[in-house]
Amino acid sequence: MIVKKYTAATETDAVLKAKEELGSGAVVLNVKTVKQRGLARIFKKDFVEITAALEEKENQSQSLPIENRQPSKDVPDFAAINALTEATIEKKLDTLHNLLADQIKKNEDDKLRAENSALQKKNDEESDELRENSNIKYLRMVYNKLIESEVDERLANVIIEDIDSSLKKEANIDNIILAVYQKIILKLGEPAAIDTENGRTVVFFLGPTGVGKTTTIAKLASEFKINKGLSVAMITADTYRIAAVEQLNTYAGILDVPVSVIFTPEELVEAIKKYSEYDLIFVDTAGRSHRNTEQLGELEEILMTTENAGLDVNIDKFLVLSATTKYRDLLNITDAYKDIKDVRLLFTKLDETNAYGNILNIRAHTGAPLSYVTSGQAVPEDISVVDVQELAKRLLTGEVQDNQD
Ligand SMILES: Nc1nc2c(ncn2[C@@H]2O[C@H](COP(=O)(O)OP(=O)(O)O)[C@@H](O)[C@H]2O)c(=O)[nH]1
Ligand SMILES: [Mg+2]
Repeated sequence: MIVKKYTAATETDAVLKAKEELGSGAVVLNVKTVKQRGLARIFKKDFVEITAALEEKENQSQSLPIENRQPSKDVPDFAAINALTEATIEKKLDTLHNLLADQIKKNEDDKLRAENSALQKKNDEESDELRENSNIKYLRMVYNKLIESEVDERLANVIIEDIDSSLKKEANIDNIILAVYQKIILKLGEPAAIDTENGRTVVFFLGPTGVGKTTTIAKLASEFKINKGLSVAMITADTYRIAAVEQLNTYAGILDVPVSVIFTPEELVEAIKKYSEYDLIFVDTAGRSHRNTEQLGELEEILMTTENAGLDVNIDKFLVLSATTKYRDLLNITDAYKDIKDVRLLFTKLDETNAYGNILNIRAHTGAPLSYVTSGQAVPEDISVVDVQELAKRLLTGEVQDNQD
């Protein structure tokens, strides 16, 4: 793994720098705004410092510019990890560290003390063994945290085994936590939000009934129209229930955006053409039962017809899933949608659960990028792009931590 720091005037510029050097697979581990203090404030502007990482896979390192290639290592670069500890991440992970340390103290107290005193008397070789033993304890602790967050056992095992096999003898709780934290961030990957820079975009919202597709459209429409000043139109293919059309109409009325109701794939293409002046077109679809292959077939037809209509638009597809759905059901749902290519995952109802493991599980299962998360019924505020650093901490602590600047 390559871990490096980049500074620039804005976060976007710093991320660009990182991607230029490390390639598009680079993932941001941490973002920090550095404020100038004292006299420096007069002469220098505040800047943003990001820490970015790249997992060195064979195919990834091939795509790197030659001058930036680094020798691949089997073990994580603990020097880099330690440097991070001293810098920003240590601060961010303080709570996590204390939490785990406390728990270790409470749970393992007696056993550890007994082992400690027995081993203290023995020679160096054996104290190495003690360290290895405590590494295993720390790893088990971290593993338990992941399981508490409902990370799939197999996935938690892979993460822990990876770390275990690359740990040096002198590893301590700090670099174990950091190694797991970084591994999780790399597994979560960079979220893919709606990108309006590349021209007009039609955005489809797919997924089961009741997960929050229509509400999410209203939130995003508001964000793009009111905060970003773009022109937005809506189309609904959800004609199974009158209430569903009315619901979208209500939001469209409040936001003052046009809506079309369509019944066939051809009508959808016509509606997209009709809105050729609009920057963004949100398409609401009926919640298809993943057990009903006929309904899913209709949905695929709608998408195929749109994609093959020669429209000059980008097409984004969000598979909307509720964070409260059971893991096994989520697996069935995502498997039912697996023929639909290039979907991104959008998780709703994060406010209704404490265990976010399914987000990591489904991301790993599908390989599809994450995008937005929603955490409440309020339109427009309860939506944001996934904060992977926050999510990784949450998976390790089970606690919401305050964002700092
Ligand atoms: N708690 C919570 N409820 C949500 C969230 N998003 C949507 N909902 C609610 O879930 C219900 C179904 O939402 P709707 O948008 O109609 O789902 P759709 O059938 O997928 O279009 C509504 O009561 C929404 O207010 C969320 O992030 N958190
Ligand atoms: Mg709906």
